[in-house]
Amino acid sequence: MSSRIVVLISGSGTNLQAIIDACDLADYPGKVVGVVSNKCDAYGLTRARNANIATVSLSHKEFSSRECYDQALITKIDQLNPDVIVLAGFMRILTPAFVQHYQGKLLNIHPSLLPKYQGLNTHQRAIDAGDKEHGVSVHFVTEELDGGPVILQAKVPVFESDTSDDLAARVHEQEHRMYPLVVKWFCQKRLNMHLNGKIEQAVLDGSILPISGYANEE
Ligand code: NHR
Ligand code: GAR
Repeated sequence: MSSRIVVLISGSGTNLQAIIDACDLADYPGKVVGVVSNKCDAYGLTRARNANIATVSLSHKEFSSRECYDQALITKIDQLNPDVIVLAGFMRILTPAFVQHYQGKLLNIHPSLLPKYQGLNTHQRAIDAGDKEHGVSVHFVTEELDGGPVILQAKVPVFESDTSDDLAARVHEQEHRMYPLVVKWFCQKRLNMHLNGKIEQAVLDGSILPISGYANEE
């Protein structure tokens, strides 16, 4: 049975495209059944329409609070009957109620080597700090912003001449390779989030993943 994937976006949707393309491959265990954007002009919505995928555009500006917005989001997403919700450049912080509703089913890709550089503007912050390496993390979403357990990280070098855009482009190449892979693991039911007391852990093939994700024991 193919898993039902819902992707949340705010922008250009190149990660969405990578997942759509992966789903077209024979034997991929999921399909994108809906794309939800908080920005009605996000280019990712066009990508979804081009692939005949249902779209929902729900502007946060029309709601009086984050709680109301997230409740409306839940209603729209539940109509799509998702098995997994994939944040791909979605730029709104989600409320605890939203996160609890989809506990263990929410994935995010964040452009830094978490726990470094949570939040926004990560590429410039890595350059400003003089970091020699930077990268990207796929993690489960929990109530703590960019604080959920890491599943997979990829590193890229930072060169002296790099602008934020150069670095973002290098990170994007890695994102487009790793996100379809992690989503595949989840759809295959090889990956889940496990609660150990109050601590969330990512589990792949029955093994708790190390703090920096798969194959990244330090
Ligand atoms: N929500 C929860 N509860 N937990 C996470 O880990 C989340 C999340 C929502 C989004 C993506 C995240 C990222 O990968 C993400 C992870 C937006 C902001 C932000 O500050 C921060 C982190 C992320 C996404 N957003 C502003 C806000 O007020 C709006 C900024 C804008 O519109 O440009 O929501 O980096
Ligand atoms: C990606 O680089 C993703 O890591 C980042 O936004 C980009 C979205 O690109 N996510 C965040 O910064 C979340 N706050 P895309 O729309 O082309 O997939």
